[in-house]
Amino acid sequence: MTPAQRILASVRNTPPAPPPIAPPPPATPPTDAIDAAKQRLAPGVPLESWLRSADSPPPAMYLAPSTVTVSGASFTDAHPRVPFSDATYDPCGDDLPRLPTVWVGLAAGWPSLRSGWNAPVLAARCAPGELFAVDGGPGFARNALHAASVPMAAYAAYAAEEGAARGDVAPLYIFDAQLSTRRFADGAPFSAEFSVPACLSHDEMAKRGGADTAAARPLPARWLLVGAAGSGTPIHNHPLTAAWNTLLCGVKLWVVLPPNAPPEALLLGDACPAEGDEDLSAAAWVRHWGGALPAGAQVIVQRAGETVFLPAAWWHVVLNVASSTAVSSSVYLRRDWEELGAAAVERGECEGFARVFRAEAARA
Ligand SMILES: O=C(O)CCC(=O)C(=O)O
Repeated sequence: MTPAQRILASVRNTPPAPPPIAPPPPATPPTDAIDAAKQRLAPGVPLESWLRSADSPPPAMYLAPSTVTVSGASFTDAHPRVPFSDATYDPCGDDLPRLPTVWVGLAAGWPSLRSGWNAPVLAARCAPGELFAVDGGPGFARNALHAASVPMAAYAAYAAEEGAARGDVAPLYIFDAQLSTRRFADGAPFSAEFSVPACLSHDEMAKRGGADTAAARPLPARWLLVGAAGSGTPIHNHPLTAAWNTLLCGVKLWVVLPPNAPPEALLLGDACPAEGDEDLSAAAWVRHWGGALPAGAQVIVQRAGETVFLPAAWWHVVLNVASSTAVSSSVYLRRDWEELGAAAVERGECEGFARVFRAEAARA
């Protein structure tokens, strides 16, 4: 402001204009695929913001048979392991478990389990230019889900320092929806190395959705998940789809809560402790509760070869305690369509499903 402008401002009794705002410092230029992915997920946020601070120390994780310790708190899994037998379940999945269940044996014989499909194994088999979608990161990065991708080799190097991932407070996590169509560099399909049991193959949406089937599904049905130690999936539920998740290598800590868990147990929305974001990372959620989980919470410590089956609408938060690879799937079961569908539509949830549900009701 010039002296003349200052005098004019005082005569008019208007406050002097504030000093010009200094332009923001230029964002750290990305140096590699991981940094570039972080900048796509959280544009303008300095890369230093991804680092742990003094009050969020490294998770210090170690393993015992059915217990994991995260940041000093122990989590013990009391779930019996249930041998999986496809033939015992109805082909429409109506008699699948009504409670969270850990199956063993579903993946017996999968080549992906034999070779472990860990990040270095996948990196060695994928063409260098093959890109995989990454999610994860702290809350500030979660408004841009599926906005970035990295080569598997870059991710393998990032995840290699067990528990470190360059010191990121919530590491990036490969969450890739192209699993069903991907091929290795030699042309072999990924899908030849795992299989889907008959009782988990029925998809009521495919049967009822007609031309709207693909658009009506909020999320793809199958994902490849490759996560560095400390990465994870924040708490969420799938109101209408059952999920099954087979671990090929590593260890996952699941905390699952029933569909009617209260908001203060979930730490969503207003109940979320202020961390500058609306979505606590899995690590931050687990750290918040420590060993004193809210009433009704169940712990699962999932090992390679085990499959977690989660009925529709159960809440879950999942932390990769060691670098992990999993195949994760979701299905619309016939029973859930009938039992949960109308209430979900009434609550205004599941827009695509509601469209199909209402179209069907109008035809009836
Ligand atoms: O393994 C994980 O990170 C959990 C995946 C998950 O929650 C999901 O696919 O719905």
